Amino acid sequence: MKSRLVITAAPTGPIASTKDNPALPTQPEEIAEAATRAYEAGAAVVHVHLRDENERPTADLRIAERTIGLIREQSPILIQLSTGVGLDTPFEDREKLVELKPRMATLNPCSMSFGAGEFRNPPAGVRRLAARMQELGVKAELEIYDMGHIAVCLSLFEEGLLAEPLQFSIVMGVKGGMAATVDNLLFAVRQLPEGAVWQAIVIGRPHFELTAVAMALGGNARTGMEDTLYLRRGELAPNNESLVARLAGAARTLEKTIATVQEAELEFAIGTDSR
Ligand code: KMH
Ligand code: ZN
Repeated sequence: MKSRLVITAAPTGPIASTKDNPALPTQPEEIAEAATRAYEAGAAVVHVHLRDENERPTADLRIAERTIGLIREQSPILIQLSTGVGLDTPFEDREKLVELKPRMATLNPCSMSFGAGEFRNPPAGVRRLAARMQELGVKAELEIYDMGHIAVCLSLFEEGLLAEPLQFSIVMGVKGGMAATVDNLLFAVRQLPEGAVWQAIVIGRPHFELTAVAMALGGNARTGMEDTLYLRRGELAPNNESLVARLAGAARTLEKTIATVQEAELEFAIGTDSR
């Protein structure tokens, strides 16, 4: 069983607003501050969604550049840009974000219903984005919301569009994708190819308990206000670092060591780079 794990912080997703939790970071300075505090609490990777001045999800390259610049000024945390962005952002705008050459970015392999909305990831666009990410040396994190998404990723790999190790996020708890259950987690992990690295992304109520199961099974771990707005039942998280600290505590209880940025670079084979 793997004894070291990488913690990713996801401080801001595409759905929640400051009406849901007033501590949600939405502006570049706030997101950078959240990334720095998450790094100090044990995160080696920050998964970044951007919002405009009205808190709407955006793929605006100036906002992205500013946010990335501020994060880099403050800590060496690895930046993983979300190319999921938000449900209303056209795929063609989302894919341009990788031109900023973050160390890592998400790749969502399939279209699906997503709560009350629709998450569009057309096959031709996904191939184009995977190819461009390879060209630019941006490591893909593959977001799996259902079992069939794994086979699509394996096809992309066979076409030469993904580099090893394949890095999967098993996303559970989105309405339209698989439910957040231990059975689904185990089934998904068993479908992954030899040598793949993975983490669970557990949305909503079972966030901590199912993330702990995934850590015990040898997965990496992710937390942050994209995934849960609550530190514990009925108690809103006062900030993102408290979620990271809680997860890091659970990892230590399971006798896992928490990966540094350098160890995360090795685990994901993303090479060393000044970016
Ligand atoms: N929350 C969804 C729009 C990603 O970051 O690439 C999916 C998402 C995926 O956030
Ligand atoms: Zn995301």
